[in-house]
Amino acid sequence: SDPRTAWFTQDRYAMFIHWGLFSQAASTWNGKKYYGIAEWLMHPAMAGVSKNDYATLANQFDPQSFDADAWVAFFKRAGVKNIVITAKHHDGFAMFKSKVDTFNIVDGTPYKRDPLKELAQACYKAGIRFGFYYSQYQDWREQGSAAVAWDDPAQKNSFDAYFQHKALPQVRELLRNYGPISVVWFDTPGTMGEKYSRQLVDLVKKYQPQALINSRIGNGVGDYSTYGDNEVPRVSPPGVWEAVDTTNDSWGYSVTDYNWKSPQELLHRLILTTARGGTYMINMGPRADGSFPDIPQAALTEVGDWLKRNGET
Ligand code: JFZ
Repeated sequence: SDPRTAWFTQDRYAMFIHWGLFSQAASTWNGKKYYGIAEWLMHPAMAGVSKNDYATLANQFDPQSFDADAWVAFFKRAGVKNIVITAKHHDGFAMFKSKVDTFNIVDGTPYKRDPLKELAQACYKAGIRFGFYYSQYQDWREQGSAAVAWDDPAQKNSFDAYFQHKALPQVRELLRNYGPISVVWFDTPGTMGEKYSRQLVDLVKKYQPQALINSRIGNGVGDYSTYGDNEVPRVSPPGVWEAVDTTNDSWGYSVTDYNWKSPQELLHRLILTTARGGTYMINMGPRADGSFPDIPQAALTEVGDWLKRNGET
């Protein structure tokens, strides 16, 4: 088997973390509650928030309860070996210090700290692998990206301009400033051309040749296949693959979604996936203040305790 992917198939269990400005809104806008994936609140399919109104969330984003060591202690107890956290989701907000765009957590919020830096270091110390999610195609802030709904037809900026001036340099920052990266998790490639997928691969290979890239980079150039969402394949797919799943029906924290999976369900899905040769990545959406909601935290702790009792960690 491929030595580059050996750790991935051996470790089998990872945690996905969706955290960003959308966690602050938590599926509500102007007193109205929405049900659906909380990180899509801005989209016309949900609340349909303008770029400027959405950006005001940054003024209040101040995760004083964020504690990288406490998060890592939880990852250990849960029994996961790798984590993937949203560095920039479709809303275009960077959860890390970026010189490319001031719409980031250090330059654009009262918090002024880089939680990804703290988390990457805490993971490294504890022997947990660290990976990041980056929405390379959809960026609802950017004219000419996949932000059709918000695009101003009078402006002529192209996808290429967004990609060269924001996506590529931000991915470069993430590859250079956060230590060893396990996985670069791209998403929703849409109609993005193959040359863009290839430019991202080249960048990852240049700075972090050991990092794995998921199939959602688009155009078949990833290192492993991501299934989902919330889909456990019924047959064993060939090659290296993962199933991504979440603890309720949303990825980002939502005050309207109580459809939590029980510890038994989560464990069943983990076992089904790994029995078929896949890696299971389970998502948690922390609150905007950096704390974890109790129910999924308790459920994943129970799964981790079961794994430990059964000699799996
Ligand atoms: C994407 C995102 O749009 C979403 O917000 C979240 O980050 C999730 C993990 O990924 O949504 C998708 C992408 C692909 C599929 C489903 C939802 N799919 O292939 O079934």
